[in-house]
Amino acid sequence: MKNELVVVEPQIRPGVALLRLNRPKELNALNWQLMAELRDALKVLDQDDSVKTMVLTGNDRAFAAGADIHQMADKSAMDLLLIDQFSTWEQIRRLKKPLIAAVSGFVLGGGNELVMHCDLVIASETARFGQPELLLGIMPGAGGTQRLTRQIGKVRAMEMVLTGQAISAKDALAWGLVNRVVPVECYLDEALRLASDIAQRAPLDLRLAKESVLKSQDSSLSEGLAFERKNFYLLFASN
Ligand code: DAK
Repeated sequence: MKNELVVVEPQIRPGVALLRLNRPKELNALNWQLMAELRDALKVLDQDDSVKTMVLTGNDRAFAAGADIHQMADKSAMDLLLIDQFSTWEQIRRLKKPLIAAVSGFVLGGGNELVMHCDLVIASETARFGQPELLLGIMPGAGGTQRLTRQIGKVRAMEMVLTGQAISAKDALAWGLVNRVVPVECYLDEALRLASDIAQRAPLDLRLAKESVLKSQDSSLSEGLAFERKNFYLLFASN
């Protein structure tokens, strides 16, 4: 499977698919074509029984420097409403299989928001995470005020969003944005190793456990516990 802006290796390791954002000259800026390719590729892999986990990466210089600002610059509110990028992002949010981000270099704006759509994050020491939208006179539009705040807390989210300044991988680890920080030579291998390990688990287990953890981000504790309990029972109906 080889698209133009997203390169896919469906079995880079047994049960593990790799997707690589492939607009290196533009620092992997997320234009609409790239996002559509990414959505379509993820959907195919999510439905492929031979794939258990997926790893999303960019290159050493940039995971993604944000949405494509040249493409957005002259659009009206109605243009954006009709283009409806939100449905693309929503489909990525609804993936059933674990999605692991392996990031390095610039992780900005929509790039950071895309990382927050992933379930686990391995970062290189050179990664820098930011929400610079306010420096452009716009604001985050794909979860950069909501998921970020749930993930790192109000005052840290305020600092990132209101100043637009990027933080280091070390701070991102301390603030809970990423799972692990490793030397730049190792971040992809480390993510693939983690993906291979998780790929050993039973697929229904992975699916229902992921769904249950995500439910916690969007419900009260008692609703979340009831949801967890039903998924727990459900697994006893499988092998
Ligand atoms: N969009 C388009 N092109 C970009 C880009 C971007 N975000 N970032 C970099 N590029 C392009 C540059 O234009 C340049 O292209 P050429 O001029 O060579 O043709 C090339 O990548 C290399 O960039 P630089 O020459 O600038 O490289 P430097 O190392 O000097 O600087 C930089 C790297 C990352 C500091 C700088 O490029 C920069 O500040 N880039 C913009 C970062 C930024 O502001 N990102 C946030 C964008 S706003 C939504 C979903 C998501 C979003 C909105 C809505 N919906 C679902 C509706 C998200 C919005 C955003 O992310």
